[in-house]
Amino acid sequence: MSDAAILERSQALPQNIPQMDFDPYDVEVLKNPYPYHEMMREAGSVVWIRKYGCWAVTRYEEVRTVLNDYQTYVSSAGVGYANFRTEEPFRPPSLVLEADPPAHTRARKPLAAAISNKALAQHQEEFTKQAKVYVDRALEMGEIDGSRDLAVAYPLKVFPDAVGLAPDGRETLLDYGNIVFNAIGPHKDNAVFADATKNAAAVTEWIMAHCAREALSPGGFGMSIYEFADRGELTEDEAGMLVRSLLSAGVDTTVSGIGNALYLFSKNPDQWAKLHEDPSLTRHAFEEAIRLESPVQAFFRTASKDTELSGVKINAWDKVMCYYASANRDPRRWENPDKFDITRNAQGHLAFGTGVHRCVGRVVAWVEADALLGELARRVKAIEPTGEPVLRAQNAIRVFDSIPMRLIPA
Ligand code: OVM
Repeated sequence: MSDAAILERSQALPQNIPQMDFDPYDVEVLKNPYPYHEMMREAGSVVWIRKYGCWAVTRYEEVRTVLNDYQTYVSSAGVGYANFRTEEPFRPPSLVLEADPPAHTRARKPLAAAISNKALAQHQEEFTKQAKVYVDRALEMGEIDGSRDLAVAYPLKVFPDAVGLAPDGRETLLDYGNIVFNAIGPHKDNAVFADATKNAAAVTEWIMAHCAREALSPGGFGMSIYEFADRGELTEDEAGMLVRSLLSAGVDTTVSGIGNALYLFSKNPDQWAKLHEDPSLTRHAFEEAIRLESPVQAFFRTASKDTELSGVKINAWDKVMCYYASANRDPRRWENPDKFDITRNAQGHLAFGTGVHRCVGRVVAWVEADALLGELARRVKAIEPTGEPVLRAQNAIRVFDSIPMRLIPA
């Protein structure tokens, strides 16, 4: 939509529909989003974002409703602000993320198989061993950057290893993730997106080369996707595209989840004391951490037809921004929603989404978090902040570039 068309549409909306004037992709908003989430939640069940001419849902119930109705709210027109109906997609669409059933169902199967419990069990020992290596190193250092030394270093070692990638050039995975997730936001006049995509051509070339069969070692998640091609259930190109999905979705998300958990613990020493006392709470604590500081803050859906959502008329091909992070702090659903409480039941949080697209890789995230945070829980008595954490301005993911801390050994 042109700016003029957006203005006209905004002016024609019924008076009772809340219209938001702030820019959800302003750097100040990205760095301090929660007051804006609250403002939208309290303004109404569905709000209109004037700057972009799209809808936003921020309450738990509406976010669930949209995500669970994949026929009305499709993913195939893109899960970012860009509308694939009217704009060339930024990259060839993902066969899973940017697809609807039945194509989505078919593409998801090999991914789910590649990272099944049985497949993961074969890597479990290595995930555990590497957690010891990284925690040993961190304890030796004493003062660390929780982001650089743990939240980035550990996933960037164990995940590509499990996929079957060679050790060289792995920082490119971070560059690619940053491109893909920033592309969820607007592309026009957006400095964050422009900055992330400066080297997009070289980064994309590296990624696609590493999705090829030749780049993958036997026994990894990547090669098990190619086994579907061997059986004729996928073409060679489709297999490569699904490996691309692993590399797109599998790094930044876990880097963020683990880092956000460390951030929360550094700010809530009483909660770390609880976890240290009972490390069996690790999984529970991780779920609570990603409820409160959700790695993916928002994805979009696109209305496939004229419809109505909580009394608001949505037009065919309107974009709907679904705020997982806000649903996860909706006081209509959660008691004391802004409090980090590792003993609360965080089940039902929407950090992994819900419905047919619910994160297929969440088991990998859990194994990583269990291994690393579990090892820390046993061996670290206290986490003390030694400086102010630095948040990255990112269009989809909440992630810290730096979390200075001191680890006190048990
Ligand atoms: C994909 C993909 C990319 C980014 C995120 C994601 C959270 C999936 O390429 O399939 O899921």
